[in-house]
Amino acid sequence: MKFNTKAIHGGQKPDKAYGSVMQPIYQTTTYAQTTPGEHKGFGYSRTHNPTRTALERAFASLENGEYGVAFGSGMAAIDAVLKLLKSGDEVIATNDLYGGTYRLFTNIYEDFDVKFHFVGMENIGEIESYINENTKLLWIETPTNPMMRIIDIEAVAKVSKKHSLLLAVDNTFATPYLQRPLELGADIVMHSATKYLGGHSDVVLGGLIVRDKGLADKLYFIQNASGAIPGPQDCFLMLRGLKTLHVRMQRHGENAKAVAEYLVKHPEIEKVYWPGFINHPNHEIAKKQMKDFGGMLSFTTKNNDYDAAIKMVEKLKIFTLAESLGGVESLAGHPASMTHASIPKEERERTGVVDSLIRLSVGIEDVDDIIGDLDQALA
Ligand code: P1T
Repeated sequence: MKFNTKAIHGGQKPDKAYGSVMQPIYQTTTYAQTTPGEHKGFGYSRTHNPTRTALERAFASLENGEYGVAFGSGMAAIDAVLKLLKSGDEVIATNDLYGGTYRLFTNIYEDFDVKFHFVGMENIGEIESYINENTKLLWIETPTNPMMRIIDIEAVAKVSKKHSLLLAVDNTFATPYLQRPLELGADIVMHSATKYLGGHSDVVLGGLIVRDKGLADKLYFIQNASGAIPGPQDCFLMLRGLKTLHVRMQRHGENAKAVAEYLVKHPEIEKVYWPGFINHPNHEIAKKQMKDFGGMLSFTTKNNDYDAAIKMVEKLKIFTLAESLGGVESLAGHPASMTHASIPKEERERTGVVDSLIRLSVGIEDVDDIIGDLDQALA
């Protein structure tokens, strides 16, 4: 199956009970047993639930993996990956990443004696200088949140294989429509499915996808042992959202391109971060590893004024000022005070998250209305 067909059919078949075309919501905690331990493959819903299993198969299909593992949020999925580690282990992560990921790493796992190095991985050579015998995991986001930096997944995978490390890629911004990290050599793909995969801003959910059976078994063990699972209603909503992923992503990409081209010519704008510009760092790599450039972009206004940035986002009418991204509706955020406020100012400014930075999740409304809204807010 090609990707668009997989978005609709991947891992799905009519339900066995009544031939229901859509996966039913199995709203049950437990399953009848004929004799202790004898059941139809489902014993208890923390461990397995048919609606969740259908979603896990869909995740695996879309990322061209073998095994999908669903979690109650993107953070719970990242947390499960970190539980593969032991105290004393070291992780090398991109230095521009979602603030909540940074918070989990530094405020929770550092207390368990896991050490993190935050590195700008646009230059692959930099990664190797941080590798030692304790290094176990490379963690990358590409495009990064919110600076839209592009990391060469294939090149990082070569480094990780050479040193027998695990490579995990947070594929939230790109989605498997645009790039499939497992095909480029990554071991684990992670999703905040809350975003584009769900696509309608109505469900918080996370996912991991892998190809290796041993790794999958460890992650299913952690999923069950720690218990951060999504409920069947949320799995159903996610399955419904996935069916239009390809159509939504195509339009997100078209609209974001038009917005980027409008902003870059605007006299009030200092800089636009969008991987589709030929002068965007690593644009050639984006072109190589992504089908298109996605629906996210960030920009700064002249004079880098905090109050002016806040005033601008307050004036938006079509864009909603909100955390999150990837829904059909356009959202605007101010990372310094919102999504990335948990990163110390000095640290975030080093990666470009300055006071005037505004992040846009460009929705699939009429592009003239989207640009008109930005135009009135910048006036
Ligand atoms: O919100 P949750 O589903 O737990 O996912 C966390 C997460 C992980 N990785 C990336 C790249 C993310 O963007 C997120 C969540 N991000 C936002 C809420 C945001 O507005 O950036």
